[in-house]
Order: sequence, then structure tokens, then C-alpha cells
Amino acid sequence: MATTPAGSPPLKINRIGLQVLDYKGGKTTLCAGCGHNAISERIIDAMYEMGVKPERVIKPSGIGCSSKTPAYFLSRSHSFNAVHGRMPSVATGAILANRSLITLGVSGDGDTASIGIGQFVHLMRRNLPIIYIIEDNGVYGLTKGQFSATADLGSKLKTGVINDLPPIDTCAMAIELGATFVGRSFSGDKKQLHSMLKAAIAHNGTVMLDVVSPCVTFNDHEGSTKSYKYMKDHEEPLQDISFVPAFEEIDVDYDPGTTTEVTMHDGSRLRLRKLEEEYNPTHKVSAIKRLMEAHEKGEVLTGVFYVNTKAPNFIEMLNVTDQPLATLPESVVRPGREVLEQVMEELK
Ligand SMILES: Cc1ncc(C[n+]2csc(CCOP(=O)(O)OP(=O)(O)O)c2C)c(N)n1
Ligand code: SF4
Ligand SMILES: [Mg+2]
Repeated sequence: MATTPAGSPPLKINRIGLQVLDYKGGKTTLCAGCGHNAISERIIDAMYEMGVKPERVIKPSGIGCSSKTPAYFLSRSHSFNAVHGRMPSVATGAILANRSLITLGVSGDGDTASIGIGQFVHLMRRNLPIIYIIEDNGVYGLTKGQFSATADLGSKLKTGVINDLPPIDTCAMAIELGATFVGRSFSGDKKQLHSMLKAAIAHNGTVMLDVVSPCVTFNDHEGSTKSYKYMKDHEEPLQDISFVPAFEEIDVDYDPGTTTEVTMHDGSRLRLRKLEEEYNPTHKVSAIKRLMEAHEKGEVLTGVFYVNTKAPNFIEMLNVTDQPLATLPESVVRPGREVLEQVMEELK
């Protein structure tokens, strides 16, 4: 429990007795104003407010400015920088080895949609319990600003080079492949990203969040479609998002005609007040259709596009023991010579 010198106001603590300081990481080495720093701040706030024990979190990443950010939040959690684009396989191994941990993976648009697309697609089809965040600036920030595969057609580099290839929409792809909580946000949209991250922590399956996160050094100029200005002018939110955690007994009236309420695995409630009357975030086909329409109109649609709390996750499908595999004693994981001989006998 946090204490203060006599006479000073009590320190704010969360439901497990920790201060927000307990969720911070090292000092950032990214450029001042980089969108990735704002995302780290939102992760710190969401983990603090949800009362997640930092020691229960794994934060794998790939390579890139974005993939460096796990060093800047949750310093008491477990971190691993994988090879460029290969975070999904490392994360899969860690999750299967210890199902009691919460996994928050951080990647970049290059790390995911360019070199890492092969691993990404297989991660998305398993519904493994993971929060997968793409810090999306449309360029390879760390290697000085080349276009990535999420860069929009016609977008311009600082050097004047025009992108002549269509973008990969990682959200549409994740929905099609089987991820069960998919959304897009903007690092500059504090309120929306904060609620989305809290809901992501409550979800027990694959969460894929594409967060547009401007690179102030290489992709924040006129002609870029991932700049702060472009996002301010073109962001089109689908809903007003609010989140009521299971441990808070707040019950505010809402109108089911205008709001979709989704009960999460732990009993928390995600409330999506529709800004578009017809939108149904539990319908896969309409989610993909709406994303395609947004591309045609040149809007950057944000919000929770798809949520499904009914699908079994990968660990449930594998039917593994409740006890984390990493904590099983050797007598269980190495059954001994007689068992091996019996198996060999059966294979004859
Ligand atoms: C196998 C491999 N190929 C290429 C690189 C060089 N490289 C390092 S980071 C990077 C791109 C990072 O872009 P992104 O994931 O979008 O992250 P950002 O820096 O934009 O946040 C590349 C190509 C590498 N480190 N390893
Ligand atoms: S180069 Fe771009 S992505 Fe990298 S830290 Fe700087 S602003 Fe951020
Ligand atoms: Mg990038």
C-alpha cells in the first residue's frame, strides 16, 4: 500500500494497491512527438486502471521503433524482442507455456504487414489469447522512412516518391482470418484508444488493434496519409466507446436502440454507442464490407469493427491442462522409459 508524508494528500492507488508509477518503464529514446510514445502512455493507464499485476504480463515485440516501446512501459513485466516480423511465433510459444499470463504484443506496420505477414496471418487464425498492437505509421521508421505495406496508394514520401501499390488492411485481414476483437484507433485519440485497450485486456482471445501512429520524422508532411493533420481531417469514428470493468458496479442507463452492449469474458461490459445506425460489430461480413467502403471514400474508419466473445480460444481447443505447462514437474513432462516403450510398442 502506498504511503505519503504526513499532511500530504493520499497517493492514488488501483484495486491491487499499486500506483500508476508501478506501470511505467524506462525513459523513451524515440523522437519527441512520435505517436508510439502516446500509445505507451495509454497502455500504462489501461493496465493501471484494470488493476493488472505487471508481473503477470508478457510483452513480446519484433524489430522497429514500435517494437522498442515495451522498454518504455511496465518495467516489471516480461519482455522479449524477437527477430523482425517473427514475434507471433515467440508469443505463441510463451502463451502455450504459461496460460496464466496476459500477453500484449507490440509490432509495427513493417514488422507485421511487410516482413512479418506470414507469421501474422497464422496468428490471426488461431484465436490465441493475445493483445496484438500494430503501431502503424505507414513507413519503416527505424530504417529511415521507406514505405511499408500499409502505406496508402498515392501517399507521398518526404523525398517526393509516390506509393503506387494498394495498402494491406490488417483489420479486414484479421477479421477474415478469425481474430475475435478487431479495431482501429489513432494515437492522438486518447479517449477512444484508452477504452479500447481496457476492453482488450478483458477479452479472452485474439485482439488485433491497428493504431495509426504518426512518425514525426519521416511521415508527417503534406501528402502523407498517416500524418497528424491527415488523421485529424479524415478520422471517422464508428462509435463512442465506453467500458465498464467487472469490478466496478456502475450501471448507467443506455438505450439498446442506439448502443450495442457486449459482455466480455470476465463480465465487463463494452458499450458501443452507434454513430452509424446500421453498424453491427458482431457481424463479420458487414465489418469487412464497411472497411472496404471506407477505403473507397478515403476515410480512416476507427472504432471496434468486430467482436465475438463466443468462439473458443486456441488453448481451449488444444484442451491442455489448466496448470501452466511451464510449472509442471519433470515427473509429468518426462513420463519415463516404460511409457516411451509402451508408445513404441503401439506404433509397431
Ligand atoms: C530480418 C531483418 N530485415 C530487415 C531489418 C531492418 N529493419 C529494421 S526495423 C525495419 C522496419 C521497421 O518498420 P516498422 O515495423 O513499421 O516499425 P517502425 O520503426 O516504423 O515503428 C527494418 C526493415 C531487420 N532488422 N531484420
Ligand atoms: S523515426 Fe519515426 S517512428 Fe521512429 S521514433 Fe522517430 S518519429 Fe517515431
Ligand atoms: Mg512503421
